[in-house]
Amino acid sequence: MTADAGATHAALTRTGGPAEPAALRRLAVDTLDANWEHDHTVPSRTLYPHQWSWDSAFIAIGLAQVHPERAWRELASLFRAQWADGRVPHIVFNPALRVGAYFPGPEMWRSADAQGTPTVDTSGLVQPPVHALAALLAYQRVPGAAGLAALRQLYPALVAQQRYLADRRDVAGDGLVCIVHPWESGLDNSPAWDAPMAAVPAEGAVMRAYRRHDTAHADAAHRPTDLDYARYLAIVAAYREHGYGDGDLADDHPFLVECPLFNAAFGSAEHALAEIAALLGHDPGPHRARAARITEALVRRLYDPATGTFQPRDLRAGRLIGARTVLGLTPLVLPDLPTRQVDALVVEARSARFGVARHMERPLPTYDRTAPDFEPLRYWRGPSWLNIGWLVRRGLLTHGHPELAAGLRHSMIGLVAGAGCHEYFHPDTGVGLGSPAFSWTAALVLDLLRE
Ligand code: 2M8
Repeated sequence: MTADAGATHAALTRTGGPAEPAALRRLAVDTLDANWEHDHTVPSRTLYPHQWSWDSAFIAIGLAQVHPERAWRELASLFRAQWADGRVPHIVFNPALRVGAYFPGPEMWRSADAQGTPTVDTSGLVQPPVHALAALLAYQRVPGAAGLAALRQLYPALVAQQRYLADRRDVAGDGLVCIVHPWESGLDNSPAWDAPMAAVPAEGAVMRAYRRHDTAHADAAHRPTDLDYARYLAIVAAYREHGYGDGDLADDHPFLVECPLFNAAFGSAEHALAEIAALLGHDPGPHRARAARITEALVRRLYDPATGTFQPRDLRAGRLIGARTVLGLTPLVLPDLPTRQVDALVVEARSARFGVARHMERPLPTYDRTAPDFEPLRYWRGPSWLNIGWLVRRGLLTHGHPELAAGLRHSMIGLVAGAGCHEYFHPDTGVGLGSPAFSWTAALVLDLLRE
């Protein structure tokens, strides 16, 4: 970091920029209102004009503070697109939008050709299952009869979502979920995926046949490359050609990875479902037992004592992936994470790589900022994102680190106060990047301001 960059971030977080809490809240509510689309919220009107799975979960947490009925509609509309096998698709396409409004659109996914799909067009992938946690928090923010009725409606769908992941996606048979595409991680071009992606056969030239939509709305230097996109499409095609079936993934699917964040969300969902079950008068015991098994598997398979953090496991190569990304910190959200791993993750979080502190000099990056290939402008390869900070903060609070959690909260609020509800932020200066009116940033800053 240059001295200037550090000073800029410190100034943003100290002065609160344009926004006293009330003004900041107003900005966040206005952003969510502007992105509301009849029964869901688009992540961004320009870059992501359809409905995205984990975005809707984060958005529901914020909506619960200001429009609780919309929070439930947000989740209900997403789960209406759930497939018969229980998968919750990562994109639900709005049929009212013109062809080409987003790439790759419905014509690439062809979900209608697969078995057990909803009437609306969707993708065939999933995203981290943060929805049960979101539903529980939405209820806790506004407890009452309406919330309880909504939880009752959602509960079977949330259970089916978990069952899909447990039964169809445990490719290695080790109790963990395997993701079949980097898009399933939510951190699309994280350096964590460089090694498994390098083994995916594709030519960058393939992209000459398509028109990317993202680079019309965002700086190409901040986005994944054409070669990344060529590989993304190759993996989609491989999965689609198997009818999005999961039975023979181990045979020849080109990308098979166990992700720490995805699996932390998977375990945290069972903890949330236990609480939801208890609220609804069901037995929470089976959810607690499943949660314990997931935490045990995560520690056994993805914790690396040599680095003191969690690393993804590349099932094709049969080894842990070495890149130290922020994914490794996210198992902190598991309340039953053993002390040894909690302590190691706190050391990792406080290290120069991630810089979490009571008084943060700079925002939490998505990748080890001391790594030679740290890229402060490129999407998930360095920039700071609010959903990740929100999860890590939640984990720090859960494990008795209120000071570090407060530092992270202050830093995140400072980012939005200084730059607005951007999609992501420069990890040195706090300058806003990507979409300027991004829904989960708005929703999660509302949640942070609640306290
Ligand atoms: C980004 O991913 C989509 C593909 O799913 C894209 O780049 O077009 C990611 O940031 C992902 O985590 C997010 O859910 C999505 C919509 O905000 O955008």
